[in-house]
Amino acid sequence: MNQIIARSSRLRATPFTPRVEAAGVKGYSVYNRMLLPTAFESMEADYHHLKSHVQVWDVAVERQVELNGPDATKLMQVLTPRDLSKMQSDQCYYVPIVDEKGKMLNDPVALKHSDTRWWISIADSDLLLWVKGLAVGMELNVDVFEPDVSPLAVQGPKADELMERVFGSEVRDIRFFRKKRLEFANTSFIVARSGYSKQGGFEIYVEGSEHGVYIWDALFEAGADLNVRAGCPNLIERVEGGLLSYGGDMNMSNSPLECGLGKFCNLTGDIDYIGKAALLREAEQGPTKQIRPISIMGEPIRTLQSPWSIIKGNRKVGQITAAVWSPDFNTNVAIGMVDKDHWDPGTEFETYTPDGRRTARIEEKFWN
Ligand code: THG
Repeated sequence: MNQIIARSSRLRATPFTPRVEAAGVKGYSVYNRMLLPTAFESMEADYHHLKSHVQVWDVAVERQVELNGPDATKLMQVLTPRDLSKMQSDQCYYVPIVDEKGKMLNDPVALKHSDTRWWISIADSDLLLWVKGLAVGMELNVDVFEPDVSPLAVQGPKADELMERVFGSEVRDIRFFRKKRLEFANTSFIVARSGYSKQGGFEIYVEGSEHGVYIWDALFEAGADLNVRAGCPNLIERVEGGLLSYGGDMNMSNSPLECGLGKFCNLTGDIDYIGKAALLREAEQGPTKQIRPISIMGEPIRTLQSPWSIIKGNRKVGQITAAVWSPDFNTNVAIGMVDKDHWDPGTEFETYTPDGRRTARIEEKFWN
């Protein structure tokens, strides 16, 4: 028998799945118990297209956790080390979420709607339960739930042109990590300049599943001459750009300082949040390991499955958490977590990939 995993409430389709299938999706991953496309033509073909044209991505897996009620802002600030006191109601912030030990539970994008209403656009972990637990335990006056909201990303160098054709010239005025409510065909959509690529673009937060295929079709009709295609977060492009993936590059055992997210943490003691004492303690000494850009010499790596150990002498001094051949930079690009004594740019070491032993080097910066 052909073994096929069943689609149900345990493995959810998205409002865009009919169009994703019609576009010829080649594979899926599972993220927040929902389907996430992984390739259309091929990872490399999708990569070149993303960097030259414009793509529409079904990123409904970026589920929203809504905080709604008088204590919404109080709860949001308890949840993250990032200082939210200056945040305006048209802003989005990339926010680490940490536990009481200062370890990463998620790395979502927070959207502020008002002092009483927030969305947390989550990465792949069950954040809703943590947030609900806190709201109940702290006896806060706030509702916590997953609304019927599905993000659709429009990414690539022609994203501004395509979005202008659908939503009007106002989209061009949206600044990075800002959002605006825009009309299209008697429905309004929150549009933000954000997205999981370094190619520029937008995310449309589609409220109401029934609008999904409708906005998808509008983008494809408007963008035919722009060579618009269905796409998805691309491993090559995101490793080049140093965009982290929760569960892969970091997990519940890592602190935001180890993840290079210290710039998103208030470490001066001004504001209170869960995990503050642990983070302040760690910041005093500095983290003992940290995420680094790494290049791996030799032929294109064929096995994408990681992690792989980083070995110096006879000791494990870190691990590669993502690695892939980059056609544009003509080297294998990688993300790794490396011990302090070995993390300086230029440091070389060995790594044991499934394709054999390779020499690798810490780079100065990611490839963008
Ligand atoms: N968009 C939205 N929700 C998301 C993601 C997204 N939820 C899941 C996942 N992605 C969360 N992780 C990230 C990781 C990186 C970024 C956004 C979400 C990101 N980082 C930029 C960078 O590193 O260059 C900008 C960070 C900043 O300067 O604020 O965009 O993609 N809705």
